[in-house]
Amino acid sequence: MKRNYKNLSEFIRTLEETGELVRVSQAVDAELEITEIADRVSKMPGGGKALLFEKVKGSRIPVLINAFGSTRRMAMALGMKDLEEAARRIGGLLSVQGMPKDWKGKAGLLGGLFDLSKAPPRLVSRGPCQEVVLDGNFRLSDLPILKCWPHDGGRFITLPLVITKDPESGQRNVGVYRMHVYDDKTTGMHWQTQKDGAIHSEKTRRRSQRLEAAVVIGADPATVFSGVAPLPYGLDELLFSGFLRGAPVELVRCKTIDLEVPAESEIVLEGFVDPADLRPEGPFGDHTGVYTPVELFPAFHVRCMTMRKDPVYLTTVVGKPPMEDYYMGKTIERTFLPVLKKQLPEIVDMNFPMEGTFNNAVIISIDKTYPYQARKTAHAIWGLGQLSFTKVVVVVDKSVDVHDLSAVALAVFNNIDPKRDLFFVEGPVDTLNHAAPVRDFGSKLGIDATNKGKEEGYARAWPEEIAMDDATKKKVDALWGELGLRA
Ligand SMILES: Cc1cc2nc3c(=O)[nH]c(=O)nc-3n(C[C@H](O)[C@H](O)[C@H](O)COP(=O)(O)O)c2cc1C
Ligand SMILES: [Mn+2]
Repeated sequence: MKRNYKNLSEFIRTLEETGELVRVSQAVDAELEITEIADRVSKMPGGGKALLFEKVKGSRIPVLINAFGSTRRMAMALGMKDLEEAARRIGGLLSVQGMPKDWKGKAGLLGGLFDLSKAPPRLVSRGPCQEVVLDGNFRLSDLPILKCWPHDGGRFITLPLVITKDPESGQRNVGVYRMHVYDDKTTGMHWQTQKDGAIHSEKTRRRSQRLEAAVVIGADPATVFSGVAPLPYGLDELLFSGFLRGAPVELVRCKTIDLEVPAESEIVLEGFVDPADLRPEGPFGDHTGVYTPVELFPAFHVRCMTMRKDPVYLTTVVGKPPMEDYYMGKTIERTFLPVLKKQLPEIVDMNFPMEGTFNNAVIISIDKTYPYQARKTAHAIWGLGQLSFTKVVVVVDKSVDVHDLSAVALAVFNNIDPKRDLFFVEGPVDTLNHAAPVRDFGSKLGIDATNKGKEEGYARAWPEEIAMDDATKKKVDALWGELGLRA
């Protein structure tokens, strides 16, 4: 298994060699047509193949889409055999940090995977992302930027890595925030209110300054995933990417601003965000299955565009699930579960059900050892990073498989006394939560579907779950073939 792809092209090559990529040579339109094709492919069992559109009307640049749209491709993107390996590796990051001085030796016990000294990004003097430098002399309309859905407000850059620095500490952040194209040199910057980029923007606004921003379109796959990953504020996504890759991300200085970008990027936009220059953003057909309405977000002014001689434009489409981002979200669920368990050790497993579109529902199983523990778990979720936006938190006992929605429904419908087991809180919610009465604020529901004891106001003995005894099962197993009862 290839561990670290130098760049997007290497990943594309591997996808092709493993039969995970389809090249589309027919001419297609970036307006709606690519969405319709990608949508149909995403709905195929397991997520279909990655698509490389070689001929896109109006642009010389090919478009890569659905590159992350399957469990297999996600594991490949991270250079791992499967998501379990990725989970072990990311879970190990925390234990390694907590280990005494000889952690290298102990990390060896975990598979010898962890060498953080190799992880920090490294500045180099030149990189292919600056083979072409278009200082002022460019048009965003030369890029094959998609208009995704019929009622979208225009074209949107859907998978950009937005790089900014905290104006106080200088710490870097990389986040994927979509960008609504307003004209050839201006876009929106849709960093939702509580995201790290928005915090940089707010700190900059308070200083009455502008915030320099570099936008990378297309990079090695671990770096792209790092831009989506819910890392704590202040943790450099490029350090995290170096950790995932087992090799540092090489950076070059931007041409016109004081930021660095991955040297092997495909396309880079350099410019600034003026936090006081708010403009209508949207509508945009979103992963919640509806168009997010027009709201105010700051404008991004592009000053300079640099690129490889032959770049690939990396993009995605969101819409009713499952689409490509479902597999990114599942990867986050699997790989950050060990991290979550370190903070909430009662957690056994979790599931962001597809229909909950990540922020709207999480099902958690716990190893309950004391009364009201499910409530404690739910409240902890509501206090943790991006998980805090979760609108519905369902907590079940560890005997329930959280990935079996029928088993979860059986527990929820039958185990709850609604008045006792449903509880509400109010607080910040995801900007995309269109059901909330106002932007960014609303209510959240906890459902405690665990078995109840006396301390929890349950005066009776909790009934025993039905299960056949082993001896009878064995007897019937032996008899089964003769019964002619096969389905
Ligand atoms: C395809 C895709 C599009 C996204 N678009 C946005 C967006 O427009 N605005 C936003 O705030 N988050 C968006 N996200 C989620 C962020 O990338 C994610 O919350 C990330 O962790 C933010 O990084 P940060 O914690 O450094 O702010 C998107 C994620 C994906 C997978
Ligand atoms: Mn961040």
